[in-house]
Amino acid sequence: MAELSPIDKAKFVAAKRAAEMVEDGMRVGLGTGSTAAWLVRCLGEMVREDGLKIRGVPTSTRTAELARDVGIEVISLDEARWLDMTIDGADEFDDELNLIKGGGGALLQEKIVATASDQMVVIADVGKQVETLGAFPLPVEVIPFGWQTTKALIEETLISMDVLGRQTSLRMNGGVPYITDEGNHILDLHLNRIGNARQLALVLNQMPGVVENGLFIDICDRVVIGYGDGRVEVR
Ligand code: ABF
Repeated sequence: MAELSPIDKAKFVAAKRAAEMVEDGMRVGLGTGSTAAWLVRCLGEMVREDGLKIRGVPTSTRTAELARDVGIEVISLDEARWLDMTIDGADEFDDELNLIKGGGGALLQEKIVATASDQMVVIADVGKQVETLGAFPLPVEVIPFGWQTTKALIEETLISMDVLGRQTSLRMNGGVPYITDEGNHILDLHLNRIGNARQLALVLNQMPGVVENGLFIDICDRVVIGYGDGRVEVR
């Protein structure tokens, strides 16, 4: 393998360590994003070369394609019903292992799959570690119908909750609104700092038009942190 950049090395070593936690016979939720792609490739190698027997439930069409390409048996969540472990990346994690996810646009399937798992393991380079969540814009998946009204409602709610950053933007892709795997849009909330993530997650999900938000509270069980020099830490 060609020499990896420090950031790719950090992602790779975290993914590799998490892949070693996977056991024969497991039903495994497969995350989305560049770190999760390393995991899928590591698991594929274990399937092809060591005879590891797993069934994978992907969290996006991108991951499903990659998983099939590397030789992992892909099944749907409804076929699996319940998963032994989900391994996924994150955009931010804090000391309590709460997360912001959805920078890659797959937060809805990611949250459904992680919640249906005995364990959720996050893999991340150390740069994703924060004291307080919120520097990374919080993704909120919304129904296309009336999205501007939903956006205005979210902005008003942020004001009433005294949240500091209140700017919200519609995620775009090549000049048109980004469309998720479920056919929805994503609003990115530029909050800077989320004082009460638990409350914000609940309030957002009560709004008509909001499908799901990227705050993962009390869902993650372990974080595998990779460093650019190849060290790995498990929390
Ligand atoms: C997924 O991929 C997302 O929830 C998160 O937004 C993103 C992290 O991407 P990367 O691993 O490329 O930094 O896990």
